[in-house]
Amino acid sequence: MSHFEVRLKALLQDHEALIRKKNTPTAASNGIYQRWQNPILTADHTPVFWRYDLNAATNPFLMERLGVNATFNSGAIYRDGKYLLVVRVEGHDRKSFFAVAESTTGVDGFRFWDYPITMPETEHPDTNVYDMRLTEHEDGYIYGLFCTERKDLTRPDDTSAAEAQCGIARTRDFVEWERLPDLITYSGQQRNVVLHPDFIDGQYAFYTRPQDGFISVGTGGGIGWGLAEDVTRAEIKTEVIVDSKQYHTIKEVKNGQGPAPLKTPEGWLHLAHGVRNTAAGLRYVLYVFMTDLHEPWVVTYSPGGHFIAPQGDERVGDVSNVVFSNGWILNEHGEVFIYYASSDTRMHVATTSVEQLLDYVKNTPADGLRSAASVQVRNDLIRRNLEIRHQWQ
Ligand code: M1P
Repeated sequence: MSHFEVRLKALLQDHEALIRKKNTPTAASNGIYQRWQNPILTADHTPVFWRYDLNAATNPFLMERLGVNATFNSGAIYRDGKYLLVVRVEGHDRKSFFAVAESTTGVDGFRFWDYPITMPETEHPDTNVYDMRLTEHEDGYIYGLFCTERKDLTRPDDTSAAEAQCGIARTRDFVEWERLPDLITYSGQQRNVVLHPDFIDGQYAFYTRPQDGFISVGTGGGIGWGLAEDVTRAEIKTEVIVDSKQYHTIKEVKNGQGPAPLKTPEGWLHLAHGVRNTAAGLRYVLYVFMTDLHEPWVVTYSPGGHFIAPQGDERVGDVSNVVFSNGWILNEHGEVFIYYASSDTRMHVATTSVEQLLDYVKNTPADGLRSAASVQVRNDLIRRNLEIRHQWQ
């Protein structure tokens, strides 16, 4: 065998072994959810034929021609018994694009479809697209809302000045996408925009994140809510804040809605990210809250603190100390698969159930916003446990 053939065989075998690797739950669990041992998607999971020219005549050294840097921040949906992720794939050139990866178990075996998504553009081309939130809407379409990033033309001399807005596309099969005009709001920029699955007063309802700048939310911030009559030229005239950022909490600097909320008999379950600043840079964690079943813009339960924070290897990557989620799946057995990315680099899964999430939102005390309040709730727990010491000692 030639050197080319030996290398090609090894590349393909290693890739297949990675995809077939069985995942197992981690030994420990907090009872709220179960983390799984292996990342479910990494850059190495992308097909070899996406990265290498496999023709010995044109690539005698079998060089990687188009490297993939990261696979993260995936939208998720459950279709015909399959767990589909619409993954943010980032090339070595820093450009992100969307690609579908599919699994039958939801925890392992994720395999990319042969081609990434060809996302149509508007008359205003996107420089970068990322972080798609999928919504199976009451109108029968599956919508993908994502961030479209372009150069901020109001600051021509600053080559890092960017503008984020919400791109909207819809599909029925994840192959053909109809691109609709970008969402119009009267906030400077938008990221983390999510379509609510149901019509509200006959209108399309959106979770938004008004922000002044590209990174800094400035005077904006919080998870917003707004209605638009027509999704094919969506315009939100009024945004109200559903869940604000708040001093000395896990969402002190900014926050954003994760995936579309899950409908339960007791209300809508939301997964979101909260950001605070530290001497080591921004720290992104996930949190959960619930809104009213009939008025999804009204928060009914708001557990204090983080739900998932970066742990172990998750803490390090291209943008360290970050966990981010824009996809979760509820299957027919009431099982919930939380797909989260660590440090803008790779994808993981944690599993739980609607029952566990409802228990968590209803029984986790809200943030008391002061150390004294935190000690008080902890003392209450200690006292109740010591009163029944004979039962557990
Ligand atoms: O780098 C962390 C995250 O930063 C942004 O999130 P937010 O809009 O809340 O600041 C996004 O660019 C996201 O993709 C990224 O994971």
